[in-house]
Amino acid sequence: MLDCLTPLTESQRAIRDLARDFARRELAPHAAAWDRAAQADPAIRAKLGELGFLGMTLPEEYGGQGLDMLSLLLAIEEIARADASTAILLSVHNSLPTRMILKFGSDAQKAEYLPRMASGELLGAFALSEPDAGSDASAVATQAVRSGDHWILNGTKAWVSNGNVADVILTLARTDAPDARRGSRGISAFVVTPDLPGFSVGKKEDKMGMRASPTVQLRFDDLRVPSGRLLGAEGDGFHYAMQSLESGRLGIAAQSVGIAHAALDHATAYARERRQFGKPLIEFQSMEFKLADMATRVHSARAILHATAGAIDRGEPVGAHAAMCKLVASEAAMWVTTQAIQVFGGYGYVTDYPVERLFRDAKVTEIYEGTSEIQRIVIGRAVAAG
Ligand code: COS
Repeated sequence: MLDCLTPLTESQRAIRDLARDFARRELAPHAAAWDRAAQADPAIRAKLGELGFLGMTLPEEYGGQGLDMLSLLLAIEEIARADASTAILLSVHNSLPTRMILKFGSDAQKAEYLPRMASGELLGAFALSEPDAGSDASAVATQAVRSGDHWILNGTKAWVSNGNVADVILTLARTDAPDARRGSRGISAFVVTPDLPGFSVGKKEDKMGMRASPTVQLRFDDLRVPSGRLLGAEGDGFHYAMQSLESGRLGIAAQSVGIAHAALDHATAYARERRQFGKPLIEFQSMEFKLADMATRVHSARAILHATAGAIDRGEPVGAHAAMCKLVASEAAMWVTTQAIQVFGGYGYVTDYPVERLFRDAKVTEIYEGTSEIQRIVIGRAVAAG
């Protein structure tokens, strides 16, 4: 298969190879069964922690690997090629809660959570969306009210990946008064842990794809959050979330590239072995063109993703480029997995082969961490601003 164009450092190659090897040995053989059971092996999280995959971009002083964004994306991509459900754990944990605490947390919060998050002892999740606040993220209604040395939170969070197994949940809630709303300026970020009184896990979603990754609602009923758990400044939470979603969206783009690459690999192997009309499918030019188009989408998505990772590591603003990465890569994943099913014909439509799972897994990449329409809004605004 064509290799990626980005010249990788020795360390980046080592991370990619470690992730590829782990994914082939520990994930790929089980991905179909986990999908059927809607449950991954819980031991995988500890293995990811042992290998350093849960603190990839955290500095070494917090037990992390001190790696760059491209290393993280290479790992997510390799993991997603084998099991997209495990890749979402890796992506959310590394790009949202850990990076948010690192960037916006106090020294005490960093010391309390980051080393244990890096080792995998604590798993992170991100709770922004609500039943009535999805794309319109600043419409969150979960209310936080100060009471002595606590904040009291009431509300429901929705679509929280790993929310039922996470230990540290970066949560966005309103801290403005109901009679003096301040829009996105009235939202703050909190470090919520499931041991707090008033915390409960609600409905677990029965999803089309990514079935081995749990997605749940969370209920806060007079949830008592110590005031030291406010992240950064009161009222700045929406900005923190939007900024952090930029790296989150790169993670989803990497996951999408991994899914698309897996579909291309399976389709190519099948086209070599399947014979119709007296010759292998791959010898038909129509098949050659289809595989060429699939490979072109995989490599185009990977190219913009790697270029954007470099920009983020140089500290450059990447808002619109991160949105482009997610848009291009998720649409590539959906298109390439659809073509892969076509290559397999009827066999692609049944569960004997992995391409139908890849197709189901791909769909959500066009939805979560900002739909394709939201990515177009972010890109369109940047274009209009000149
Ligand atoms: N980084 C830092 N700040 C940002 C930002 C970013 N990438 N994007 C927006 N902001 C700031 C803006 O600068 C603005 O600041 P001021 O209040 O100081 O003016 C504030 O946030 C509000 O921005 P804006 O007016 O653009 O907000 P909108 O309500 O129009 O929403 C979109 C913007 C649609 C882009 C946002 O709501 C969004 O991303 N929605 C999708 C949410 C999502 O991805 N959900 C999935 C969650 S994970 S499953």
